[in-house]
Amino acid sequence: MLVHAIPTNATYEFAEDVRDGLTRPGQKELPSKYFYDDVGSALFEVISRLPEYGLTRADERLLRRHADEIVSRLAGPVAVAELGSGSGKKTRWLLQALAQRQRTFYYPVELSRSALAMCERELSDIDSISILGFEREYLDGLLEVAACRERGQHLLVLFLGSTIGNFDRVAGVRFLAEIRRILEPGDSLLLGTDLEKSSAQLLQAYDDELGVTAAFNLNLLARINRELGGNFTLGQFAHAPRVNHEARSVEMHLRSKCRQTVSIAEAELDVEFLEDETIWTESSHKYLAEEIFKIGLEAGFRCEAQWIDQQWPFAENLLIAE
Ligand code: AVJ
Repeated sequence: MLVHAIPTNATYEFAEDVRDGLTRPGQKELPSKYFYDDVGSALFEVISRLPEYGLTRADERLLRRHADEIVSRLAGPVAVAELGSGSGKKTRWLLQALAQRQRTFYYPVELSRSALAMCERELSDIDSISILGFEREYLDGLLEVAACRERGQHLLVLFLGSTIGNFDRVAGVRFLAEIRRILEPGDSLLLGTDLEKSSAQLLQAYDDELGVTAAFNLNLLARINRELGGNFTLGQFAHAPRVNHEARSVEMHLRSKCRQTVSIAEAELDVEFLEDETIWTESSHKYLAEEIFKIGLEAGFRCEAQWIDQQWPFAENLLIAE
């Protein structure tokens, strides 16, 4: 696989975002995209195998069961772009089904180089496939993929795993509309969305007994220590997930166990925390199956088909650009 890498001022951006988020008046915040360094990506792989966290397995089940049908609903020839490919494991079924009918170009777009490498190891044995990875932000990567499409070729964009849930509902529609703007009519978007479930089930999924999700959350502070010269004492923060009924989301926070001051050298920052004050690190919005049709329409797509997992409420939605 070839990888188009970005010339990075990544450390600088990380420092800026940390500075912005931790100096915000009121609720302190850190962007969830920074979870996924090498340690965080590996921890997420473990989360996806925990019995309490059925989301990834539901996504994989749907893709495995319905790959042929999904592919049969696409007008060919198709090139595939995946936003946030992760390990690429669940994409195998789709790519195999597509590669049976045509030589297939697969363009994973990922910020993490190690995830891109994992994805190539996982998928390069499929016959009739060419993989070209883009180490980019989602929309930047998609723009480049769209620029190298051939005449008459449709794009299939994969946005799986309910990553859309990290946006609030308004920003989620806006993001889909931006994808739509890069696409041509007849191109498609396969969107994975986690569906609403009980608070008890959500809290178990985001606060597993082994403490892997807690480690995943705390790794954000560890990463700030490693990359930005921070001096967070991890033991003085606790993983604190909560359900936000109004937003229909699960939020993850890191709660300061005591009053303390933390310094982050590269961000030229000293931050004070009150006892029980939290840093909001992630939101995971949950959807109603019918809601996706409406969201799709608002963003310029019609919903061609939807598949729902019976074991763990999760929907795979095939949206076609109008
Ligand atoms: C990868 C964003 C879908 O929100 O459920 C897992 C990340 N956070 N456990 C999610 C996550 C805590 C996950 N997504």
